[in-house]
Amino acid sequence: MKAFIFDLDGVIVFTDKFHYQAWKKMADRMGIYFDETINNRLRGVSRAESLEIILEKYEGEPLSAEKKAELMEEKNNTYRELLKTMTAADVTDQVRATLKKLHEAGFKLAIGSSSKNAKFILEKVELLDAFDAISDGNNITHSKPDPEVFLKAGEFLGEKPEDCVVVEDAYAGIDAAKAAEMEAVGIGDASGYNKADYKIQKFEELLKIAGIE
Ligand code: B16
Ligand code: MG
Repeated sequence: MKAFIFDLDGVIVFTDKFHYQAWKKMADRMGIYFDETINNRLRGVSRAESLEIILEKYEGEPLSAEKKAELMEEKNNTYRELLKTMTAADVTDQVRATLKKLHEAGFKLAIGSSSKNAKFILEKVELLDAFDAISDGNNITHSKPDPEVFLKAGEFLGEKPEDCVVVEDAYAGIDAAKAAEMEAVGIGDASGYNKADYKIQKFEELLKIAGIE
């Protein structure tokens, strides 16, 4: 175990409420039914796939690729406005301290996120410097459960998959980690997923897995 690769949303920060508000605004404008239960299906899923899930409730004529791109842009603009309100206080002291201890113990740290806004979020919460590499929605062509985002993170760090441990809150993310032949830690929603090699309730439990505490 030489490196940890962290999913961002649902592990380090919690932006589901912003995703929800932004999609809801777009859905309401389009007259599409959307609620928190549907929103839960968007966790860890790419922006384009999220839109397809929301459009399951759309009753109008099929939409062109151009129109779909416009809807995604509309959602992303609202979402980024909401992200601007984030500050360092949106990351817990436990998360910050745990990352620091892992780094000081010699582990390499990376982000493996489906989000194209990952760097922007990390800047807002003042965590950009905490990671040695960032693999995100901008450097992948296939989203989780495809292993690409984590394989790229391992490559950026210069570590082999078998030496990397992924920390994820989404089932699709655990599946992606296993497909990358990496160990997987389930937290939050994924703490009940039987494919996770480790299941934790609190972020700081990673120190035990790393053999530090
Ligand atoms: P964006 P993660 C994922 O982040 C979110 O969980 C998911 O809800 C979102 O649709 C996806 O990023 C794409 O985000 O629209 O910002 O590119 O959990 O992989 O860190
Ligand atoms: Mg996530």
